[in-house]
Amino acid sequence: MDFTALLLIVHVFMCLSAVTSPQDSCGQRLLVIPYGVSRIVGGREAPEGAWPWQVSIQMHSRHYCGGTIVSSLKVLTAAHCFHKLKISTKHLFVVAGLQVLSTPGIQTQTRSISQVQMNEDYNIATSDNDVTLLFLSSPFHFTDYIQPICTPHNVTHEFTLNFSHCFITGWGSKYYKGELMNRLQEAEVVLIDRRTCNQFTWYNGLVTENMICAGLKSGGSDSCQGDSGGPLQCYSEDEDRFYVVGVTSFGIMCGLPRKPGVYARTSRFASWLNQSQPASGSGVHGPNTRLISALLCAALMWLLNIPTICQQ
Ligand code: 4AZ
Repeated sequence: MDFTALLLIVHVFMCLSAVTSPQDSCGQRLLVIPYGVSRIVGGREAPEGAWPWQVSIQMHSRHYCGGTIVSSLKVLTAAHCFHKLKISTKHLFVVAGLQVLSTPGIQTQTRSISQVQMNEDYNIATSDNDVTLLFLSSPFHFTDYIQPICTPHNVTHEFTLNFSHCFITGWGSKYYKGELMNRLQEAEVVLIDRRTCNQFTWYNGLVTENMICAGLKSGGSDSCQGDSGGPLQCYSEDEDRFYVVGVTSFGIMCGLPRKPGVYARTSRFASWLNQSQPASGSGVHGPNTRLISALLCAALMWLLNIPTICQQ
């Protein structure tokens, strides 16, 4: 084999890994350092760009549910947001880089949804496995205002991350049956272990292993209507990154003592999250388009004799 052919093969492999490998930069805020000093229900307005993975899922241009960017083409949200949804996904849009619902700024990017992949074990009666992945028709371009969050690899990894601060975010109401908030809100919460959360005077056994409770034991810091599908995110000081630990799922009203918010526990869905691919014909990049991009990229590198042109 001559040297040019060898070089071309090396380029194809380099490009293939560049276009198929997951985002290695995640969970980092480029505009707020390090996790903010902020100490929804009991929350406050989030600083601009503080939660660059938070999206608003909108129906006919009205906020409907929250969501979290996990990669340029994938948004994690709650299954209950999509269960029994009567309208076609063509009326739904995902808006990223948004701070004020009524006035999207120049930083916002809006994408349509090519596919909704509900977790096949979602149980509407128990709210177990309340997670859904949205595949976007075209990728988000990451900016200071739009970034993906990190996802725990598994439950053990979640334990080793040693989270120091956890936050909930969203445009949901400040109290039960209240109106949506126009500006993105944030509130600090603590993770509450399942045994405590399942006590008789708390949720009395309703919290499964696929759920995690978060709030304050005394109440007052909670997600509420309209926050569903959005992130419970925790900061790992060791890694200096945020991880999505939960997806806002349910609770008995909002902000009550011993009735914290209940979140789908992301670490329990790690392999589902990584294995999920859009069905073919959905218009989202599949293995073939990736291979074609890699080949084009390799040819370009080879022609121009530039070793790193296609790395993103
Ligand atoms: C809701 O209806 C909702 N307090 C979300 C979270 C909580 C309650 C209700 C938790 O979207």
